[in-house]
Amino acid sequence: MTLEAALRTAVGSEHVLLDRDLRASYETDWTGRFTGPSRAVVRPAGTAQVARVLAACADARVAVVVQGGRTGLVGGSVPPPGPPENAPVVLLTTRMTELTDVSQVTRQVTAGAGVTLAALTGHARAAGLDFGVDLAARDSATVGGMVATNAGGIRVLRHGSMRDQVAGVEAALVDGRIISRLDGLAKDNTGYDISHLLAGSEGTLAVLTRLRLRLVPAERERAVALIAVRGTAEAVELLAALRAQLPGVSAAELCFPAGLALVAKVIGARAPLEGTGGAYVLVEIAGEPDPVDDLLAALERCEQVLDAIVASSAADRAQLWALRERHTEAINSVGVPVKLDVSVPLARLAELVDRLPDAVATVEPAARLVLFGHLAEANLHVNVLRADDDGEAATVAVLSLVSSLGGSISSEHGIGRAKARWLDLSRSQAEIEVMRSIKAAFDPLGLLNPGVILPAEDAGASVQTLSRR
Ligand code: 2HG
Ligand code: ZN
Repeated sequence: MTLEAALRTAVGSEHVLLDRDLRASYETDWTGRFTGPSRAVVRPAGTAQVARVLAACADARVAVVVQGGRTGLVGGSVPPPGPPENAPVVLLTTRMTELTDVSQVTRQVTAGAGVTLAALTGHARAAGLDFGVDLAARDSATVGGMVATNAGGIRVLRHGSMRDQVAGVEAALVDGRIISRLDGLAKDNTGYDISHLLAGSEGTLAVLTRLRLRLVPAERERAVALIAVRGTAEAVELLAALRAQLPGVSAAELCFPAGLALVAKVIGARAPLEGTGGAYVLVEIAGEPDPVDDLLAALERCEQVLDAIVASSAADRAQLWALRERHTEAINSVGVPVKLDVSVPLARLAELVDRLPDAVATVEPAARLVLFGHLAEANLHVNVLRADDDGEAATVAVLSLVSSLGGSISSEHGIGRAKARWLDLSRSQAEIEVMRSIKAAFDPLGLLNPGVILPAEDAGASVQTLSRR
């Protein structure tokens, strides 16, 4: 039997897309930067079908790329470029949209891998609870992809990353076996934690099909402010001052004049607080009763505040959030950026922001930098526009600066294909060897998302000159 016939038997003919036009939209990621050919696109309906798809691909020795909402930003969910004869099968999780009733006792729910973040959050809120992770791509990002990439977002300082929400997973292994730990036991110390290992494994070890997720108490009242400060150092000081006064800081985001101006243009509005600051902090405070008076009083006491807008209604809050959340879309409206998603110790964030323009200009004089990010985690999104075609020089300049400051070359989006060659800037050789052994134990033939996270063994020669860990 051909692979195509085996796939049809596994999921039904109408869910095996072979036509070139039908496959096309699954071969390029949201940024438009990562693209490659697929052999077929398959849409399994549940764990058993995923297992059958994987077994068929393993029999045929054909690679599999797992895809959710395609919003991962590091090229991990689309095929690599290459000749069509080596093209992988793309496995879509989007038909796995089951959501169980929320358990009020355990505060957990089971979600299919293809459930969008917005659907999960709506389901949790309808049950009087909430989900702890939130991010701008909420309408497209799927919980399977978010667990697979250990997504972060805007509430990490309050509830942690996606891995922290995982109580258990169901997953299909490459040979068709199934691992299922959806009991959501509060205590379970029976050896290696496979669920948490699969979180952040970016589709390289197994295919996540169902997730047992923790929910958090709903926070009914919120206050949001956009605050102008002199620069990044003052933004960091302001966050410390606000956290010392307000127990409910639930988000703290960082933006700069260039990014805000770009977003304002896309929205068709004037940039707020224009000309007042060298950096802007968007804070959200959750609490009951309405924390807006506490926020106003705290801002009065903070010497770093140059000016501030405090939202007074839900519509105002949404407008302030849009200024931060629409950065990604605004940047893409002027070109395809090279995206680098990095973090450094908080004490070195200001130094990173100060040194980045020169570091990039030295190798890419025409490049335009747009910076923003998550302040509390010192997670900076470095977007480089107008870089040369593959963006390699800018990537090396940024990642080596980050590494020299003791940071991580991927703090939120994952390594994907975009940063696999530079993994050893953030991981020691011993760690990479252990990672390769884990990969071999799950996927001995190297069929799951090849080239994602772990570089091909012979790659890396072009960056030998960088200082490694
Ligand atoms: C965000 O924080 C996302 O909005 C996207 O992580 C970051 O577009 C980016 O560089
Ligand atoms: Zn982010």
